[in-house]
Amino acid sequence: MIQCVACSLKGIMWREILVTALFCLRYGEGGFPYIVPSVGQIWPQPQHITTEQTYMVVRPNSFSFTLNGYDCVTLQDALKRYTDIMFNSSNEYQIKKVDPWTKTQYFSGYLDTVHVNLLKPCEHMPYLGMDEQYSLKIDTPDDPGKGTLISESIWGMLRGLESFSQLLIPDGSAYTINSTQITDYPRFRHRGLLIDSARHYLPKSKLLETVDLLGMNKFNVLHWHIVDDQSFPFVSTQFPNLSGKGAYSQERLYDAQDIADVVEYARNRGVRVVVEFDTPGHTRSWGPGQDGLLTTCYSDGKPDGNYGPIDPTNDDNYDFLTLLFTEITSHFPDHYVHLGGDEVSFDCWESNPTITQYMKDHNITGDYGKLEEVYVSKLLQLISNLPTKNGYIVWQEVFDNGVAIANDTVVHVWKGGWQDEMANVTKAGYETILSSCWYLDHITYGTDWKTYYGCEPFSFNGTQTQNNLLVGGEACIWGEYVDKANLIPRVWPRASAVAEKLWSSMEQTQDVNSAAPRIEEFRCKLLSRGFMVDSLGPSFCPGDNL
Ligand code: CP6
Repeated sequence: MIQCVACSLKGIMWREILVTALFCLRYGEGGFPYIVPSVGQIWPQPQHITTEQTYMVVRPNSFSFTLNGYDCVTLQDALKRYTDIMFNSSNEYQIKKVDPWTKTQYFSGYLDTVHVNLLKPCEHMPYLGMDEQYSLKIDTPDDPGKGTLISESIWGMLRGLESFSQLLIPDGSAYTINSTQITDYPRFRHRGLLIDSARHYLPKSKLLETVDLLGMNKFNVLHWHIVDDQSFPFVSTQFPNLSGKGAYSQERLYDAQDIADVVEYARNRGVRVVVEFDTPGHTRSWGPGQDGLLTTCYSDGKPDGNYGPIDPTNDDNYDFLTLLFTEITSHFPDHYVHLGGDEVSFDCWESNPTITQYMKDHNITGDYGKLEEVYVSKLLQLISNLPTKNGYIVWQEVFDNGVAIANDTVVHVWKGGWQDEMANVTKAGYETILSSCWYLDHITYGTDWKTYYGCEPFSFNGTQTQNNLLVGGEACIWGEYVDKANLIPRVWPRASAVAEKLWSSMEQTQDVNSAAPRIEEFRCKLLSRGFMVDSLGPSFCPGDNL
């Protein structure tokens, strides 16, 4: 209330103050125990935005996009998709943008088209460091009454269309849009979500729904942790026994077509699919389908029926991995593949006499970190020799255990104490991705989006050169307690807090209190678009279909 009245104090008339006070009471500002959604704001916040006290009216039946620059199927699809999103939402209501007594909004005509001007030909696949900048002008002083969306890149165009769609304010059967000027681009190049389809199988429809939401949040990476100890749903034609014996069931699979569908759906939304095949640990499900792959664990001098990490002493395993990764990289076209390398338990290696002998022969007796290095360096070597020339990402342990890694390895930081870790990783000259702050599977009672929002990736000790090695971050939804039933509401809109942290500037993401009404509004928009996104706390969506 204080704030709400104060902002109007400079506004001259006593009647205004009175009406503002009533307005504040009515709409719950000033200490009321709920958050009122904002109106016509964009999430994540654009880097630069100015809004005028004028608005235009958009009528669904007379609005269409006008193509001025380059064209491609991805752009055509996006224009169709966004026309649907803009006008087919389930909201049919009127929001009072401003109180008519306290502020004046001037009607400045009908917006019947937005000129879509793509300045360069479309690129086919999204990639790390792609251009995502766009500018959007609606009824600006230099171009009154007109709407223009300009980008040098199809990826920027997709981001701009999302922003435009969020500016529309339902007003009966039409929409209003404030006169607005935006120049926008991301703060970080890598803005991802990790999903885990191994602890629970996630049906393709849920993956596509997730990709839809990634695009709306301006995320650009789906990190697909596709297999793990519990199950191996990836269908390999080279090694059909892997999924034949390692999947939860022969219905719970991802074949080449499923993967192609996800990759294509993501491509059309400017989202890269980075697949992870985590080795040498987290591979229990690989064992039944590939003899000799996993280390046999011993108790009391004989095999005890348990299996450990991939056996680094069996040379056949490297031929197997070469063929498998050749197949994997033919299905996942992104330059990067995530190779895992986390949480390698040494117990089983310690128990196995063949491993002990190997270590003796190689003068590394007792140094299991060195044994891990033998495996990882051979893996990285065979990946570099693939015809697809992939780059790779590894979990932080690979760096921590002193494994010799190539200069262009990206180190994915996931543990606590991440500030020290990032300082060390970047000091050693490696690029890095942060996840430690953003475990969406760890739920607490209350507003944990604010905790995510409070994590500043640059809050480690480093030089400018070190900061430049921070390519971005990923929110993680590990799947132990997540399947198709709760995936969407558990991830969204909590991941949206991370989305804004990674897209908007550091200065724009300092204040959780000013973010609260905006994330509520964004959550309402996602709900009206048909996604079962979770509640963030006491609030309401004006005009939703109850
Ligand atoms: N699964 C795999 C996991 C985790 C990791 N790898 C994990 C464990 C605990 C936390 C976060 C992640 N569930 N394969 C580590 C990267 Cl707190």
